[in-house]
Amino acid sequence: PNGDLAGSAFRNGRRPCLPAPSPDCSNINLWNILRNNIGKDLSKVSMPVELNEPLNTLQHMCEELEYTELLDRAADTEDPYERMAIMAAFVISGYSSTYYRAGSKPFNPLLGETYECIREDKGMCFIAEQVSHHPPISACHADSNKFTFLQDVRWKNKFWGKSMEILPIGTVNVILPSFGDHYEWNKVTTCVHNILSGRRWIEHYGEITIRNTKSSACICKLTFVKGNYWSSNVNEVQGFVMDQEGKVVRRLFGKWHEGLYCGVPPSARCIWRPGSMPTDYELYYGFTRFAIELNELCPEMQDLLPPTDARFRPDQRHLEEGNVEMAASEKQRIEDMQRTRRKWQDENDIKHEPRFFKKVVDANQRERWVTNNTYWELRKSPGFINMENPNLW
Ligand code: PIF
Repeated sequence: PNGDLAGSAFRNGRRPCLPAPSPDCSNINLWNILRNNIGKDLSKVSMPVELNEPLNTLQHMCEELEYTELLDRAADTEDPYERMAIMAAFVISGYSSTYYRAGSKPFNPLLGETYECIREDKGMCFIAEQVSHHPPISACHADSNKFTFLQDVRWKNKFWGKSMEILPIGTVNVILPSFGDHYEWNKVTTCVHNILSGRRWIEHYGEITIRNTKSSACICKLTFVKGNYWSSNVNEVQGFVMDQEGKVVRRLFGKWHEGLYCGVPPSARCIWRPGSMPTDYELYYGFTRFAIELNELCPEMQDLLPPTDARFRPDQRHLEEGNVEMAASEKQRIEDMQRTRRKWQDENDIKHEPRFFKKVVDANQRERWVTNNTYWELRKSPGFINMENPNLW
């Protein structure tokens, strides 16, 4: 794959905690902001930085890859039904880290902002770029010897007064070369409850269908059950793998924050369970260990990353370090810079072209953003430090 790890010294120590705890944001009156923007697309409203966590939506897509060992396992599993069940576990695992994260929102990347993540331990190289600003669209691509992962994400949001729904558009893809599989699935709706008062919590609900576009041996259906106040089915997921004849060959059940089981209780077996949380996670944005590591900037990477990498974004870095005032003024400055660039482009009839992704129209006439395969090549030669790069901040 593209991700040859050249130039990245193997690091055995990643940081175990963030430099500063999350700031107190009890002074933020979200109601004032929302009230003044009723009926407006909230992605067009500039939100106070105190609502953010020190990660952006590009890094969030990478976070869905915390449990790539499931993809490695699927890539080594002969049985197509079992493989599909493991894929289901992977899909569900991508939601697990959201459990503790209702308190804040990710940074909205600037147009052209990028993010790379090399994980020698997972044998994986990930890249992502913000390819559209309005509407916000983030595209990513990850390679390993055992799988390829890609997606482009768009959202619509609906504000209901007490809660907010985030409706994702687009498909997620995993390719397993060992079997020539290409899995495709949709995402479910995410709802943030108690936006304005009380304790915020996150719920995911809806149906996911996982298909292998290269084989009709089986499909998988998962239901993220919508909870209600009285029942104990919070975060419940139910599903099954169905063969070509429509016969259920695997039953799946569990909770997206606790694990997935296959079979019928009490004899069911566990396919996946999330890792433990770091100490004091409540004070640190509810980040998992993997999330803590995502925005780390090690000295040996400084000259290898393009200056558009999210790790260099100053407002996000200030927030991570606990300097809220600096973060707020930098956010405003950077957003203004982006407005100026946009105005200049509009006036000169220049259309923004993403640097590392290209738009393609797939067999179903859907527009998709896929890698143009230049990132890792340019990183190696001539190296981003020797190139002209956009100046985003
Ligand atoms: C700014 O983004 P914010 C706005 O887009 C603003 O319009 C733009 O100015 P311009 C600025 O350049 C942007 O920086 C707004 C919006 C962004 C997302 C998608 O970061 C993730 O200030 C949503 O925020 C996931 O936020 C939410 O969209 C998970 O980042 C919880 O719509 C939202 C989210 C609403 C948050 C509610 C609070 C919940 C805790 O002049 O160029 O237009």
